[in-house]
Amino acid sequence: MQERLQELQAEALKKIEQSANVKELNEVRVAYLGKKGPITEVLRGMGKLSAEERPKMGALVNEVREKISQKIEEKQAELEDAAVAEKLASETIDVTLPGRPVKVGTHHPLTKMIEEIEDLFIGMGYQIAEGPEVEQDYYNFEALNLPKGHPARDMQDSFYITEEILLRTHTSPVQARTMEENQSKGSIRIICPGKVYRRDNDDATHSHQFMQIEGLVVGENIRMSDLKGTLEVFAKKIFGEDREIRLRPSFFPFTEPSVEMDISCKICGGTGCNVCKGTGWIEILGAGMVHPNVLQMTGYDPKKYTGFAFGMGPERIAMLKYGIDDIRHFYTNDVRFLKQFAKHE
Ligand code: 2U9
Repeated sequence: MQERLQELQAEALKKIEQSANVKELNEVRVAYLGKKGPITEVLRGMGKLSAEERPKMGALVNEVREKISQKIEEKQAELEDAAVAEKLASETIDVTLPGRPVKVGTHHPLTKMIEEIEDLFIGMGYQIAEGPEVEQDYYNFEALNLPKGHPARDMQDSFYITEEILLRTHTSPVQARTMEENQSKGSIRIICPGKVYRRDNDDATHSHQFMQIEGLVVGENIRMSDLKGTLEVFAKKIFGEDREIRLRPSFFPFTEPSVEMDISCKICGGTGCNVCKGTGWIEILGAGMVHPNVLQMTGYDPKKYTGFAFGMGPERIAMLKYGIDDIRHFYTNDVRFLKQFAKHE
């Protein structure tokens, strides 16, 4: 029996040594130490031994099992280390290889146009104000001197959600809210950029959703000349110092008097071409002195305070500045279009 055990030990140790991987090693473990293995069989045969021999043989069996287990553990650690080393060797990376270029996005041309205009006005002491796109009829129309029944409130022109709630048709409600919220009724100098919505059919110059930037200055002694000077700075900074401006009389319910501002055509220099439709001038924005009714409704005393306001469409400004012929380019986001503005970053 002793000899048999020694044979089994030698045999097992040999097989352990020959195991090429953890799987093979496990097979050896099961074969020699498992319940159906030869060592368990030897243990079963111990019943035939004398009482004297039995403990000796028991100790020997344990010794052999211990030896085999220990060898298996050592071999397992060795195989695992080898596997890790092989994985590391096969996965080594050449850190000296040149990297793949990472594709970096650019700001959207409309975002850039808006930021350029914002920066210009921030430089003149304006603050940016924002407000809700889903707006109350009161702030979108009523407070802006567009009473019930005004044609601009037509269901055909605006996206109404309920009778009293709609998608704002301009950013003017932001100014109305700012005036109303200003408890001190002191001066205001704000610029309001944001999305607006109109029930228009989309084409090269119209969109059901577009951007607007409106400005508002309220204070004592704010005059039409302040408006003109401000708009002239804006036009020259955005379109070039060689541009001339002109103001034409116009009408908006929220301003009185109201004007529209043109800049001299950059393409023909004022002599007339197809861009300016032969006039030498291009319409840029609308503006005017805040209507006394609007001052009154937002809590300002029109005898003490005056103000000017202006509104523009940054898509139109960008189209004129960069010669873009279709407003839909801003929303279809063809990268061939967008990439052209990367150089202006
Ligand atoms: C308050 C008082 C006055 C905002 C103004 C315009 C003139 C204007 C249009 C130009 C092209 C919008 O993008 S566009 O369609 N806007 O012409 N907007 S004055 O006047 C205000 C606004 C708020 C409380």
